[in-house]
Amino acid sequence: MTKRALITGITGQDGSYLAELLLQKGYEVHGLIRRASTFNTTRIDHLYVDAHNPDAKLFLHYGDLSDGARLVTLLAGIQPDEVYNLAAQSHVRVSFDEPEHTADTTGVGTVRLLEALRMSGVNARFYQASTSEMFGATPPPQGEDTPFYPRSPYGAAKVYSYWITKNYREAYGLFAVNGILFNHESPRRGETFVTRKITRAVAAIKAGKQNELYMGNLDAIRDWGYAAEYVEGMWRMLQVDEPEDFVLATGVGYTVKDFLQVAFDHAGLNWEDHVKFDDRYLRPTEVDALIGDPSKARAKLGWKTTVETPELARIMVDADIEILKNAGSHWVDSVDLDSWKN
Ligand code: NAP
Ligand code: F7E
Repeated sequence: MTKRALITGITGQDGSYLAELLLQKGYEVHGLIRRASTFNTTRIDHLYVDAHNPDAKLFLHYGDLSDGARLVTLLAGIQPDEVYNLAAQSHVRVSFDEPEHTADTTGVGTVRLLEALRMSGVNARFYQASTSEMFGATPPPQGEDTPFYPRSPYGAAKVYSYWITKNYREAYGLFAVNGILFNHESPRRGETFVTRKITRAVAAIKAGKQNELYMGNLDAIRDWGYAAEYVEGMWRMLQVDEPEDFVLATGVGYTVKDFLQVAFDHAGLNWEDHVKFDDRYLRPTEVDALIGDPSKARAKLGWKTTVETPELARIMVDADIEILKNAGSHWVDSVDLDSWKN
């Protein structure tokens, strides 16, 4: 029997890698996409086969986590075996500007989807994209039992989603799990997260298209892994016998400054010649240090990372150099993006 999965957030970084993985595993994959006035499917275009083709295995459906009734009709129609809730307003800095929208999509959106599962009577396994941001001010190392202390509207909304997922598991016997994922990056990472902002800038500076890079707090410590490896962990969480929550992380922390150093060095550049401070990139409350303890996932899922942060930085720099070469006049300078996009 072909397994069927529904992915919310399929157009995002993780959604695209997860869709790729599930298609490779022989799943029929359904994705929720938001209607936009321009195409917003660039990360999954390489996977798409016209739905009229009998070989089509990937199907896209318009919908939004703010529209509960639509979620019910979609689930009833698709009848998935597994649901991966990856959709969210996922940018921490932006969540301070749009706290209500973030609560609505990143928080309440999760209960809309869980309630839609209950109302449609669909008996699917449910994955919730929880995050290390929930630990916030609690010092590392952070594991499944570490107390939460969110430091942003995004972190607070994800704490709600974490608990409502657990509550639906306990109250209704749903196979519902939280994957508590530490930062994971890739060449498909959104352009305004710090790693991609740096690697795009390195490519542009190397090509002589940019000279300065404006940044905020360079002392923050993060545990950056490679996104393509993390989606395997998500899938494994839904294949075990009992629903449990898991941390996915590399277990090693680096500062933003370390990432800058590796990325600029890789292109033969000195970061200190180019990086300038701009307080617009500071957050009203910062998360100083996130370093995960992935030992439970290693023991129970057999999951572990192989790409460490320095290698990841080099992969991303190489990819952005290539993307810039092929983009020609379509390349958008980081400097232009940053002046309004965080
Ligand atoms: P991302 O690239 O920002 O993708 C977010 C996805 O959510 C996009 O497909 C976006 O659609 C969709 N979306 C946003 N609002 C929506 C709404 N109201 N209704 C339906 N779809 C909506 O995020 P990501 O890095 O892939 O992360 C995936 C999930 O894991 C997110 O929930 C994130 O918070 C969480 N997470 C990420 C990390 C990380 O380091 N990457 C770590 C822990 C947890 P558009 O393309 O139309 O904008
Ligand atoms: O910031 C610092 C910034 O925006 C990392 C999301 O995927 O991971 C992500 O959240 C650090 C912070 O990611 C700039 O202050 C300095 O300390 O790349 P980021 P994030 O906030 O860690 C978690 C796990 C998620 O769940 C989220 O969805 O870098 N930083 N200067 C900067 N950050 C940005 N964006 N831009 C700067 O110029």
